[in-house]
Amino acid sequence: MTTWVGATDFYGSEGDYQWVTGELWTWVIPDDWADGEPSDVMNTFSMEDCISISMVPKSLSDSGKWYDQACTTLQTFICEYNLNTG
Ligand SMILES: [Ca+2]
Ligand SMILES: [Ca+2]
Repeated sequence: MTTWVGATDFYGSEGDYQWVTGELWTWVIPDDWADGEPSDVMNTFSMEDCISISMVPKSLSDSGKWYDQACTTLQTFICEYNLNTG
């Protein structure tokens, strides 16, 4: 199972990732990527421009690591909610 984390390079240059919330992108740790990722492979409808995290990775060492995938892929997603508002 993979889950969207809310980051994309769809709007900028390849590899220029940003959070879909508009928050400042500060996550630049290469070890967060699974082996061979980001691969930006061309799929049926688009390039791989959205980031997911895999719970069933290709290998154990890639558990919890990031993958770029086509943004049109249907899968679960993570929501962020501020508990301190109201
Ligand atoms: Ca990309
Ligand atoms: Ca990929």
